[in-house]
Amino acid sequence: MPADTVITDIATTQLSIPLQRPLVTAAFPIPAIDTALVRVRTRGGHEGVAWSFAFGRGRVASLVRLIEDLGETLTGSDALRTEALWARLAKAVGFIGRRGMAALAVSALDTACWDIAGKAAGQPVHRLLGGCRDRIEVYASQGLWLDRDRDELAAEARALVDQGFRAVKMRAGLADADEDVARVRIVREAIGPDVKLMVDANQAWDLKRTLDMGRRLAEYDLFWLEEPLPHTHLEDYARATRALAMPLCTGESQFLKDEMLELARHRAADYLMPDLMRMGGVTEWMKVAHTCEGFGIPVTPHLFMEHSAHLAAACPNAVWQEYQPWWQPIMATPLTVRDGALPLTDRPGFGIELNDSAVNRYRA
Ligand code: SMN
Ligand code: MG
Repeated sequence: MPADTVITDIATTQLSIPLQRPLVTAAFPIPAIDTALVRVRTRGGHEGVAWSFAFGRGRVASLVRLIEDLGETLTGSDALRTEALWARLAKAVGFIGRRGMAALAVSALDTACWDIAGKAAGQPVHRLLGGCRDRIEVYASQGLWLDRDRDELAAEARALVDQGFRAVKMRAGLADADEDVARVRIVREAIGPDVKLMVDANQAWDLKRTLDMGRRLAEYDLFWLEEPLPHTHLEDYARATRALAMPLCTGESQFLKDEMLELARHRAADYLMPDLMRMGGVTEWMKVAHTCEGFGIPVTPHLFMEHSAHLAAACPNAVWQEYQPWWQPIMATPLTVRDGALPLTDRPGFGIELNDSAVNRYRA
């Protein structure tokens, strides 16, 4: 076993990164990004950095404790044996269930090990995983929340285009369907015909409303309509996908590869959106993305651009990284969007360098 990649210790830190304004979706309001930051260290001095998050300090406190507990099972092992470690972690959480909090904890540990793999090889993770491209197009997801009034919506949409974004995502799912339609029209008019527009209803609708809205929104040329239905209603997703010309996207709420692949098997949507944390980290995310390629289904990463952009850049069937700067306040070098895309770093691992004083400032 190469001694320098043996895991010696795992440090976790609970953070609460404040937002300028709470985020409002059809699912719930979000006041802060409560995060469990994980640093896995090796004998050779490599440090793997990753995180998981949950909305609520109490929940993140439990997540931190679970990561520490599971982390103990990894010390003394080779961080590069990601498959073996994933299997061991999956076994350790078998009794409490592999989904939910357990997947979030496994994800942070697995992703940190991939960071170590890149650092030990002196290569960025996107190249280790196959490297199809060195930039990935992003869509702006940090605005256009449900609490914006019509004027704010238009101004915010224009500001995102002025910042260089070539695609934006807005939220829908209000009780009043007419208002949802009016807001989509406002954003489309504000951004013009050439900027791509995604609409996320955060599971607010039933099948009838989805079909109705799909038809009413057709004239606004949506790139995709996201999570219109409850995420467990696979048959309804499949029916809506067959019935509507507009592409549908779902998958951020699914856990692990078996749930994601059920979506693929049902042809539940035109785009699938695996979430790094809910997939249980890089190891399982890549399996999902490659299997979707086999199904002829494009994938688009949910959140976590600091890590997921590397994975998307390595998958031939990946499109559009979600730009969501929640963790940028703890970065030493923030990511910059160029011509509507994130350039991938040449730095080893995920190329993430933390700003230690910012990390200390947001300690919860
Ligand atoms: C979303 C996810 C998590 C928190 C807020 C909003 C949204 C997205 O569904 O796709 O970004
Ligand atoms: Mg979404």
